[in-house]
Amino acid sequence: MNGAESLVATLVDRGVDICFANPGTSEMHFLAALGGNPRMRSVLCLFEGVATGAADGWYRMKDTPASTLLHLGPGLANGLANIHNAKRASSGMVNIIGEHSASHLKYDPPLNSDIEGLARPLSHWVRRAQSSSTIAWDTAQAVNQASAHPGQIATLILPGDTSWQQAGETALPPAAPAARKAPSAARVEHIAKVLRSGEPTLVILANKATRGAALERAGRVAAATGARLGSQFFTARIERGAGRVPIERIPYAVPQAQAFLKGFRHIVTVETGEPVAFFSYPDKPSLMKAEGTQVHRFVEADEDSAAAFEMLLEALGATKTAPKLQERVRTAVPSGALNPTSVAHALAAALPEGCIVVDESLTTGRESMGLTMGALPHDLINNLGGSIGYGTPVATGAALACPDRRVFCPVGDGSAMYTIQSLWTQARENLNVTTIIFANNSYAILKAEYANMGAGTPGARALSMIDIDRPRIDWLAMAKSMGVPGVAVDSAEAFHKAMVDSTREPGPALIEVRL
Ligand SMILES: Cc1ncc(C[n+]2csc(CCOP(=O)(O)OP(=O)(O)O)c2C)c(N)n1
Ligand SMILES: [Mg+2]
Repeated sequence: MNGAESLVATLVDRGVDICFANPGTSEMHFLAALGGNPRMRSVLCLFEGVATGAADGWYRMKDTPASTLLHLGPGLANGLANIHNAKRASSGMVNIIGEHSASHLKYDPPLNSDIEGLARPLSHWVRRAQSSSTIAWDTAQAVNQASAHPGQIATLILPGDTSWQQAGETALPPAAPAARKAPSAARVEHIAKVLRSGEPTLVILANKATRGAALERAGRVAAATGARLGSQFFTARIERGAGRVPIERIPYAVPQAQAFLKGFRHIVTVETGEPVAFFSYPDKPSLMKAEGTQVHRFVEADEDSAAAFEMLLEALGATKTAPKLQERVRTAVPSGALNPTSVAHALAAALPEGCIVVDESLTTGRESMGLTMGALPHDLINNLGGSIGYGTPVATGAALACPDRRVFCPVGDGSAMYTIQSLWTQARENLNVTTIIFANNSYAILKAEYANMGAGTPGARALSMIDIDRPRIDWLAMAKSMGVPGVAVDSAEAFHKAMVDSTREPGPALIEVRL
């Protein structure tokens, strides 16, 4: 085995069996090793931001890391924005960055750059492999890092000679333990006391607490104590819809968030902190809770929410309490004009059971989350990092992680343009993704933010930096050019029908919603 083969063998041995790749000359041995290992699936992405976003989407659904292959510093730099989004969502990933051999670097060849310098701010762990005989150890260590809870960004730099020289046998570090920490008994008792007080309390759930046993147990706590369950405006993944424990979403806009939070005497945080405004505004606070509200940190980001809620239920003597579950709300198929409400109703009526929604719908989607609470059970994924262009790549990775489930990706036209190359990978891999482009030919949200910031009304020159209608993007031609069938709709009933139609055949589809 050479170093590259040793690296790939270690990845798959440790459960990392997919690589989102965009290779270059320095990664030819790695490419050969990917191709030579039948247990590794390699997926070509035509932009590194698609690769890193797809790795994020994979982790969101699997809770285990994917790998990426990126070409030296520039390849990594192209992927960084979606690494940032993944990091904010606590997704783990293993990035393999190709690099020149040490003997070549001293000549400062054109692709030479400070890879560690680029990687470090957005990685939890960075290592430059030193030799082909120790690369397996480095790789196992990278997988351990990425697999921690919460997930970590691990970046392994792979010099060319390390890749092509022979690898020897090497001992590996043990796999990271799966068990997570639980909060202390004293902390659990404190939270139980807060909840027993009967004072209005909001329990804010995040990361792995918004699904599975943790969510179900949180529902029991809420039923037993009258506390309300909330989420931040954006969450890594929520299991929601009919039959699930419902979670109220803290509004995005600061005044609405303040109004929502006003009545709570206590905020209890689970794998998150207290609500912070997305942006600072000249006349608005950064922290959105009311004066006098006490914040109690219950479960820290690296702790186990399911275990914590079990302990809390015992402390409350409520292990037998049943959670209140979301009722099914049957939404009539809407007709007529497309607006945020009719769009939301169409989604609520069309979403099939078990689908995954990767949401980047911004202005047009502002009613969607509230109005799909009673839809058939589904998973919802949001962007926690605020760097747009996350949606179509994350949908790509989620579809690979869950081939039996359809992924819906409602996305603003502006956001979609950052990483639209995802469509090509979706077509090539025949992924079950329905991309829904909200074509308002504008960065519409920025018009609202212009006013919210107190900047007044945008003039013609400011507007020309916000509207993207000159020239108009031809979404059907875009989809067709990358092998994805597309349809345009201009009514709510046609939108609903297009979504349902897209689920009838395997493979990707694009719906242009003309607003
Ligand atoms: C990487 C990055 N660049 C720029 C922005 C600023 N930004 C936020 S929203 C937005 C426009 C979004 O437009 P679109 O997706 O069409 O949404 P809508 O029209 O529905 O508001 C921009 C440019 C950002 N969040 N991230
Ligand atoms: Mg738009």
